[in-house]
Amino acid sequence: MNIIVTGGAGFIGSNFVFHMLKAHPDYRIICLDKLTYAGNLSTLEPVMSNPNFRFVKADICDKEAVDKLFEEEKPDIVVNFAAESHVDRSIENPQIFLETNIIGTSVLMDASRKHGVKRYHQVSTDEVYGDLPLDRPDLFFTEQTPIHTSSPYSSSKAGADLLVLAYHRTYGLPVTLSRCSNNYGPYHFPEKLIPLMIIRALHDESLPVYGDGLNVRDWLYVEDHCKAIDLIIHNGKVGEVYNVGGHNEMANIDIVKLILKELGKSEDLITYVTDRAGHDRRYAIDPTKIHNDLGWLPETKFADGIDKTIKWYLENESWWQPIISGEYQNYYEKMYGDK
Ligand code: NAD
Ligand code: TDX
Repeated sequence: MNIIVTGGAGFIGSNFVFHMLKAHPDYRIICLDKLTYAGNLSTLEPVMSNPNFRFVKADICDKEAVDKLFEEEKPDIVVNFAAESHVDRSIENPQIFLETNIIGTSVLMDASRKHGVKRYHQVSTDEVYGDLPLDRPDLFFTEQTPIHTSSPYSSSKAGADLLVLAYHRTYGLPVTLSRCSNNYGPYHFPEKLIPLMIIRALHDESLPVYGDGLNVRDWLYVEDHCKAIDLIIHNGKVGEVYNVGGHNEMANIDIVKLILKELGKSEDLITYVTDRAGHDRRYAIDPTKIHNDLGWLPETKFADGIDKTIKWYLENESWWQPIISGEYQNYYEKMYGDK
């Protein structure tokens, strides 16, 4: 089985590459990644010499490069993680989100049609459903919840989702789509809440909490997300959407306080700052469908997952320090520039 994994040098994509090489040692995994600021090739260093792994630096919007790779590798499955993923950046500069998240998805699906890919899987997000009110804890996002987006990021992901379903209906492309809640774990880029707070707390820097800090996110350990995608690409029904989440809702401020407690730091570091524009109040996934149809359940409890994550950041300063300093962006040129 040949699987092209796009965005495999990012947070979830790299965890997925590691998971697949371990869970399916007979599969060939080809990672296609543009190595934007969020892609870090040093993350993939442990598998670079694995004969079942290949890394290709390319943009998913680059039709020629994508076509060439599909021609060479004749993939059975494509899993698209590649995206601009940070809501705050989408508010500053929406354009690149439309290009990568929507156009890039169409380029990958055109190549998938042309080369007879057996399964195209789109990795999407619960943010396409908009948000839920804090005073209605009985409400959850199901696969039937209408698309109703708030940010340029979530709108671009929703646009891609609609295109994916349209390619299935119009062209019969064998697609599946997953919409997951907030992930956390190793290799999470330190612009996102959990790694940002861990690293800033370690440096005794102020912790910027948006608005009143009461916004709720539904956190899932990244490995559980990877296992869900593995199940969907093998056993999921073509044309279907699967919500992925573990009923683990937490207010931002409680996460920040928990991190401070675990690190033995003072809550005086917390600084309330201006709220994110259009800030979604609450996300909460109903994962009944993936549980009933595919038998998926999250395996890592939040208390264990957050402990493992904090420990990982404490032990892997060599991974995040170059990101903080910006050095990692020269890594590809230095290591692979003439290869
Ligand atoms: P990330 O920002 O950590 O990684 C994105 C990766 O995509 C990087 O390696 C980057 O170099 C690559 N990339 C970006 N633009 C590209 C392009 N034009 N061509 C090729 N590669 C490109 O993101 P992540 O948090 O790992 O998210 C992965 C996917 O999962 C995204 O599609 C995101 O929308 C979705 N998702 C993320 C979460 C979450 O909590 N992080 C939750 C649900 C869904
Ligand atoms: O400095 C901060 N202070 C703060 O209060 C940051 C970076 C975030 N926040 C808040 C905003 C959110 O309510 O924390 C919450 C989480 O923020 P992010 O880590 O930016 O994640 P979020 O906006 O929820 O989106 C994430 O989950 C869904 C991913 O980045 C998306 O790619 C995914 O689709």
